[in-house]
Amino acid sequence: MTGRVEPGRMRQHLRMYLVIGSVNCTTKPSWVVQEALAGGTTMIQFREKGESALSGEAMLQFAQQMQAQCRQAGVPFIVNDDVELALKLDADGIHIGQDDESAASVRERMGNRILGVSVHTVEQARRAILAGADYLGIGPIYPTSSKSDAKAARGTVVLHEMRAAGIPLPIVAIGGITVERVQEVMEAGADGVAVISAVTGAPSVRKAVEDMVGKIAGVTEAT
Ligand code: 3NM
Repeated sequence: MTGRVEPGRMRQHLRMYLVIGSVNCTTKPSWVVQEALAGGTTMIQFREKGESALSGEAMLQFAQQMQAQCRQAGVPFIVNDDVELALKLDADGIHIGQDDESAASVRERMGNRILGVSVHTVEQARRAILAGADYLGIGPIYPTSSKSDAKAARGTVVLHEMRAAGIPLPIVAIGGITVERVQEVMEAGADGVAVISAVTGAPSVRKAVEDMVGKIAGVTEAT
């Protein structure tokens, strides 16, 4: 494996980041993934959580299929929380929260793979950087029903806070992000948006992604 992903490349990957598990899909998950990739998704996170989530062999097969789809599209495949699974699959990276194993320990185990860490405060962001994070996930920006234990939504003020504090790492915003909110989030300092329901629940997954990608390009090209 080559060295750590460099920040410019990381920012590109973060632009339109789909987070997805089988419970988020009303149609066949592999179809949702395929349509999302066709629409211009730049990175995918496998997040198989919730009451009716798959486990064991079924979960593994589902993850492998998603990984194969990502590989074909040339898009990084990130695993949520589960370091063992990420290593077993040889995933491109892992995303962890504050309640999971420490970021420093995960960095050690994951080598140069992509490491994303969810943070809620500037202090947590600084610690994640020291531990070797490649990007920070910040949310929920808006209220969300896709994460049962989500904290209170803080709006885009938290993104402004991170940038005002000089946090230099690529940042992806998450929580309740819709196409109408993309511009506000990007202008507040995010490098990209991480989205579940606005994509997985859209009448056309491909169009939902295309619309978001268009909005993101509008902001990044203007700056
Ligand atoms: N993490 P939707 S919010 C997975 O705040 C996740 O860290 C969050 O789903 C956080 O786009 C969230 O449907 C759910 O709101 C995002």
